[in-house]
Amino acid sequence: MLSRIDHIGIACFDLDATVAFYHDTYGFEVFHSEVNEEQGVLEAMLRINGTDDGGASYLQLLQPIRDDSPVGKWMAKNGEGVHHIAFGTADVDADAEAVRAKGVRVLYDTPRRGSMDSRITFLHPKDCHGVLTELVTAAPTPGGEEPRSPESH
Ligand code: MC0
Repeated sequence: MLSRIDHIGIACFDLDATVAFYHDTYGFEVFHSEVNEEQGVLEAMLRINGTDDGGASYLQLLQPIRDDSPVGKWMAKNGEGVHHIAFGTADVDADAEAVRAKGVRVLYDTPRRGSMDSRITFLHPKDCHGVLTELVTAAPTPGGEEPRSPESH
């Protein structure tokens, strides 16, 4: 069951400058930062709020590390801005299959590694009214980070 908004992915040219904007304007702090080589991004997760299923909602700031990465290609056409939305679920495998059965293209056969050791997959934006949509199951306790509560059914 998709139970919350896990994050909104925002593409930016300069991660440090964008982090500074969100901090100076709204007071948001970086909860976690990493490079995801497979996805071709340098990212910062800004934790906005906890949620009643034990998870949390984040802004995910994304700077491409390669021009031919999904974010790099998208920015070449669109510049900075909202790149995708992500729904949190306790079972990304089951929810991806349920969505696939409804005729929506799921981009990965098996979920891949996402931020903070989450498991993620994406739905094709052309099947989602123009919105690149991610499904994510958080890791129970991401390595080296403040515990991120496991989601429950
Ligand atoms: C592409 N399109 C989008 C879009 N990206 N529409 C809305 N939102 C987006 N973000 C549209 C293009 O404008 C184009 O439409 C059509 O989709 C095909 O795009 P393309 O530029 O030709 O590129 P493709 O087909 O090679 O790839 C598009 C696709 C790709 C969505 C399959 O970007 C992809 O695999 N995305 C999933 C992975 C991803 O985005 N990773 C970055 C976040 P027109 O009308 O011009 O034909 S990584 C992340 O978020 C991780 C770290 C995490 O959360 O933990």
